[in-house]
Amino acid sequence: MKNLDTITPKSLYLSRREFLRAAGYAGTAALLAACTPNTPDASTSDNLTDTLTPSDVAKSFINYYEFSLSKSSVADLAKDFTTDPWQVEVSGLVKHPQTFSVGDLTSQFPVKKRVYRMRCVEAWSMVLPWQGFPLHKLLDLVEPTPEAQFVAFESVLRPEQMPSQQSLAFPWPYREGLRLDEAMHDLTILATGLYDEPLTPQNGAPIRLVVPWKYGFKSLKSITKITLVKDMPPTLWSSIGPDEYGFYANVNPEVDHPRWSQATELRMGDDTRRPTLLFNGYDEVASLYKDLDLRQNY
Ligand SMILES: Nc1nc2c(c(=O)[nH]1)N[C@H]1C(S)=C(S)[C@@H](COP(=O)(O)O)O[C@H]1N2
Ligand SMILES: [Mo]
Repeated sequence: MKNLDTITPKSLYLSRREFLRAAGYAGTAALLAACTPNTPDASTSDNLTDTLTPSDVAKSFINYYEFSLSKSSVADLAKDFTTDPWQVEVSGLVKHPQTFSVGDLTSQFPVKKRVYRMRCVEAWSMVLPWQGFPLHKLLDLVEPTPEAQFVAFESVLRPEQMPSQQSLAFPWPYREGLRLDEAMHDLTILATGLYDEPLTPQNGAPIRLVVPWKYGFKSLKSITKITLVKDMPPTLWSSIGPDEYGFYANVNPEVDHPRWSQATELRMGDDTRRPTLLFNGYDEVASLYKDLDLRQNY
């Protein structure tokens, strides 16, 4: 297999790492990225047919910053990460706050296969066969109160097993959020498996969010907390780079990242470049945004 880091030139990783070490993350939005774009060298293709990404690509080309900024290093660094036992605390503005083990969840909510496109903000994409259940089933069980308008998510904080939580001055743990109606949409799932196997640590074991019409950084891995809140919650990427990573992060070919175009994407595995689709092609979510300026609310 070719060097998995070629998509992001090593010089960028190195300069970013050195920079972070020297200065921390404060006030450096322009230099930071969740992600760095791949070079648009392949020719544009109109072919929108979706073939599954080979599993060896999806399990080795990884963004999981708690382990490493180097995509090709994560799988090895994460291989002994402890994912059992694991608890997910669901609380905040709900009638029935509760802490679940992953088994509690998968025994109550039937896990089904969902094949989704995954579009990273870095302008590459994959097609992945998840196993999971709709998040709305869990939210219906705990019953959000009428004041609840957003859902805040937290990934795991475990610096002893996650090297970058010691070395990288990010506001850990990784946090994300959705508007309540986005969280309740049937496309939004909690995934526990991929390619008919339990999730690997690098892909977010034992349980992660998948929101297929948003850039990949919204789909946070290894969830420990889900909190129903009134106000839009802070997120890791929007606090580090507010001009580059917004709260909504809907896939949108018309709204470029400040440092690169979002018009096309490189499909991993088949190495073709294709047009990026509004909402990553999931048109059924368009009605959620009929009153929202998608350029302002990137
Ligand atoms: N906790 C956590 N979740 C995360 C990330 C991360 O660094 N930490 N990276 C995000 C990004 S940028 C992407 S593109 C997807 C990648 O998911 P995959 O590796 O399973 O394809 O995970 C997202 N979830
Ligand atoms: Mo991403």
